[in-house]
Amino acid sequence: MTINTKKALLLIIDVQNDFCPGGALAVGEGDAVVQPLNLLAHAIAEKGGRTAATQDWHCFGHISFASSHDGKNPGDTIDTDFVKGQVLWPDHCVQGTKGADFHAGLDLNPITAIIRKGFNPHLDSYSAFFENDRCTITGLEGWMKQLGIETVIMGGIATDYCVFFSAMDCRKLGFKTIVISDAVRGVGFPEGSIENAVTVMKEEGIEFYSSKELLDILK
Ligand code: VGL
Ligand code: ZN
Repeated sequence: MTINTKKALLLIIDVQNDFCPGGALAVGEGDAVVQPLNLLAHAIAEKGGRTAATQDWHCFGHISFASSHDGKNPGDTIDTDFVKGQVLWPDHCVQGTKGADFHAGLDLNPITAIIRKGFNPHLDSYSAFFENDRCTITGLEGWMKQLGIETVIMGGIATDYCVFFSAMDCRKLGFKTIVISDAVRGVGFPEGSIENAVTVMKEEGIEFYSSKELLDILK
């Protein structure tokens, strides 16, 4: 495989304190994605490619929080005006809190755009491209098209939610989409969701490479 690095984007999904050990919605080994992502961000910048990051960015009382609905618990689902089967989560990534900050080890210097998502109190957003109503855009696609991006290399948290929806949309929008196998970690709820997400992504033509393989290819 070859990658034209000038037309490549490293897309870092939700590497935030609340998704890392000790956080409100901690994902096992969430912080393990930091080092490979930093290495790739520098390798890509060196060759004139781009890095962008997403940040889950909810207000207090967000519709995706179980605490916003009487009698509901994290893991329950609800139907909203916009989304059938919205999963409810513990309060997480509240705007301006430490939990919403990027992990302190993530090097922000090579990141040239940050897309904040899930800011609408009434609508959640897993994907970096479309909110959970599946039609409201974040604007990332237009930014990428203006820059002539062809290939997206993606990593971050969570494999079975925000990485999954971002990678699936990315592929559907026509970009070559690569997931960094050692730079993603998942929630694993419901049981089997990580394995299921990986299977579906592969079926859709999303490719998986390790950070080491990608660093060799980008050299
Ligand atoms: C995420 C659940 C709720 C994620 C965000 O980043 O995958 N998951 N909000
Ligand atoms: Zn969220």
